[in-house]
Amino acid sequence: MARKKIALIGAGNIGGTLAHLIGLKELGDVVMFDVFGGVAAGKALDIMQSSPVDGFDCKLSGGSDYAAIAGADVIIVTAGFPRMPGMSRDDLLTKNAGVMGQVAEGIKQYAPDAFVICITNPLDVMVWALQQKSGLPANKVVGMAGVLDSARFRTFLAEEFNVSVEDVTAFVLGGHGDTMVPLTRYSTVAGIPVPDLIKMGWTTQEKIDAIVARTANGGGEIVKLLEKGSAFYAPAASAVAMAESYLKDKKRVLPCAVMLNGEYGMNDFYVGVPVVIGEKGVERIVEVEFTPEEKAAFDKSCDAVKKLVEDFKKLGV
Ligand code: TXD
Repeated sequence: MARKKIALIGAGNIGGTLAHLIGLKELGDVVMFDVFGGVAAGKALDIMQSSPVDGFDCKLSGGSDYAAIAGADVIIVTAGFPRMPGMSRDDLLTKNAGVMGQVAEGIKQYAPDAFVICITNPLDVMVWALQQKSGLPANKVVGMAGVLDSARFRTFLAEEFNVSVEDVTAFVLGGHGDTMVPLTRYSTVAGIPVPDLIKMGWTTQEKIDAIVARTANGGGEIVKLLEKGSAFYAPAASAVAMAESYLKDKKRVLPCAVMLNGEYGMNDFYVGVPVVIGEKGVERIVEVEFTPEEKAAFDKSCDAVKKLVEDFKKLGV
């Protein structure tokens, strides 16, 4: 059986980490694409030279020709510009909209059957633009944010309870960032919901509220520490988990940004909800019942995403 092929569009911090993780996990051969072809080629060569030491078989290559992504099984998109001082959100939207247009063209032409994972910010609108412009079916184009947001939540909860991260599950919905909606009653330690743990005296509501706020600001906390650039290890690991579920038909239940078509009473835009990822891409959208407070928070998050999509449409790019 031929090895799987994974194309990475964008060979920056996340792109490089993705390539390394994919190699270490032997998920397939890697093609890196970047407007700076030398950076893509250099990172690919460097990682390939680590393979004899770590003992993995994986061919990696890099460049700036879209033809190289031909026939890719999975494509992970990190291409784009970060927000710089003095830049408005519209500036970022316009610039990255242009980037998504090019990426969508490349995918449409060379790898229309791929499962596409978008990471570029502002995530919920960029993944929507990528799907619209590429014309790929919506079940094959997803955005990565929820896996990362819930990993951050799990990390902080495990620290608070002094238990293994493996035994902590978290449930996060909504748009990426400030308006993210963590559902604490579906977040557990070995199946025990967080509200029960509060009753059991393991923690307090105040501490959980602080953890929720820290999670929502998780990206900002790292940007502040790094001073240049944003998080890349955990974002890359999160996207790899999504790719692996598709490639191995694991049918994991993961929070991803997906196109809603009536689910949760929403239509025609991307937002984070739990989904099953298997060989067909998004195989099922999990719809849970909300309490009135949760519904209000989810609606608010959806409104923020919808506003960004409207702003994007007004740009006319
Ligand atoms: O949860 C999430 N979704 C995120 C999103 C978590 C963390 C970071 N998130 C976003 O991912 C971040 O705001 C950025 O929009 C992307 C990529 O982050 P990364 O840290 O990898 O950014 P870099 O290092 O700046 O890399 C971007 C690369 C860089 O090498 C550029 O040369 C390249 O993108 N680039 C392009 N490649 C191909 N085609 C075009 N047009 C292009 N333009 C820039």
